[in-house]
Amino acid sequence: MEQNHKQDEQSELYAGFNKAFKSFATKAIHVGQEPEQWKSLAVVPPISLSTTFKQNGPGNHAGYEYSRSGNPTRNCLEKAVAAVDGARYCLAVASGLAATLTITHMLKAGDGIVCMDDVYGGTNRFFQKIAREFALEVSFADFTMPGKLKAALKNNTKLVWIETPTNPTMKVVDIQACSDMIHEHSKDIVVVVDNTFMSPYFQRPLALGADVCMYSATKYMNGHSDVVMGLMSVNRDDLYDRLKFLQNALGCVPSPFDCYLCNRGLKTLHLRMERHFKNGMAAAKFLEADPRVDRVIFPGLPSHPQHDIMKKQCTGCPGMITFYIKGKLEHASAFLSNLKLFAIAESLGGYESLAEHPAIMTHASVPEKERNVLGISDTLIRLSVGLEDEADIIEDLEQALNAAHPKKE
Ligand code: P1T
Repeated sequence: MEQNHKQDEQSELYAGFNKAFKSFATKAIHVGQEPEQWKSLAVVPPISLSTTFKQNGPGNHAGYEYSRSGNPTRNCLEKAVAAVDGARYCLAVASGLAATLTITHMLKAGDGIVCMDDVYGGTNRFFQKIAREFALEVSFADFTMPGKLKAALKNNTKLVWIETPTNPTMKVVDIQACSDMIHEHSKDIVVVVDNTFMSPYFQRPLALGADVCMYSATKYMNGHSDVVMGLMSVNRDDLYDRLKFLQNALGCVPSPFDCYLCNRGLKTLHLRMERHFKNGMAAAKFLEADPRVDRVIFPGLPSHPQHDIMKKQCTGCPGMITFYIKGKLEHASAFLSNLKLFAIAESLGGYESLAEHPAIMTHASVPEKERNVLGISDTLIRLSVGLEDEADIIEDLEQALNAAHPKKE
């Protein structure tokens, strides 16, 4: 039986969205955390700092040899993430980009990658500036238009990279429809979904046909802006074996302390995401009603072009808002510089509200011509709405808008 969202069960906020995943919170709190796995019966998994593990005889060990290939604290986190992702396996790496690097290493020279046109600037930079140097063919297409994705699939395509909602223009891709089309083209293509913006609380790509679900755990998964980490969830044994090999062979592993922190953050993911949605919706509605704002892009609002797809494939909406302020760069700068509660900073998904200017900050590495095509303009502002009190968030947005565009008396 499926379970409803508790806090907002009756509220309009979740109207039309899928129901919350069954036992999500229980799994996040208990799976992989069993006290019986430790001699001490510790309820909270210990931070296992040892880089190496004693063997009873050569090759005769108790499951751990060397901390790059396996670590008890990392193992607790990986089990919990797999459970909340509805996946059989999860692997943790040192950053979101380390996950992108590790996944891409499943390919060989001459293979093709097709990537969503709007993605995190660092993902774009990795595919354009690094993957291409290693003789991988990389192309970009707008997957919100199925014809464009279809046309981009070639005989050598081995990897399709979906990000939804996209960073920063918040385009929503139909994961099931795209995965079906890609797998119809070739069963050998690995479909990856970057689920960073959603977290497994609001979206489970593997259940929608994707082969790999990856995260920058630096964002909502850890949720406290104090860990840089990446995660990869899979169901297929062959993909798990390959990625597990690469996790060890490439060596992009996270520290046990970071695994401990991320594992701790995961325990409150469901509560945080509900509050991010509530505050995000309030901020998005406020901005949409303000004449000094040209356009608000928030997938939870009916004005979003793919609002219906969002409702069809998700259980809620995160606190990410992109909007165009009226005017020019100077107005965007004035707005950002006058924020008091929101910090001007890169990153997102932490408990604190952040604001940034993608063209100058997170997406500066995307070539200007491409930024223009994507709409990453001088007046585009991205907000990561945090967990503060709703009224204070709105008040801060309003006073910063007043500073950017003084009201005429
Ligand atoms: O920063 P790192 O943990 O390596 O993750 C990279 C990454 C991957 N995917 C998405 C959707 C992301 O947003 C990011 C990182 N993004 C930012 C730092 C940012 O401010 O958008």
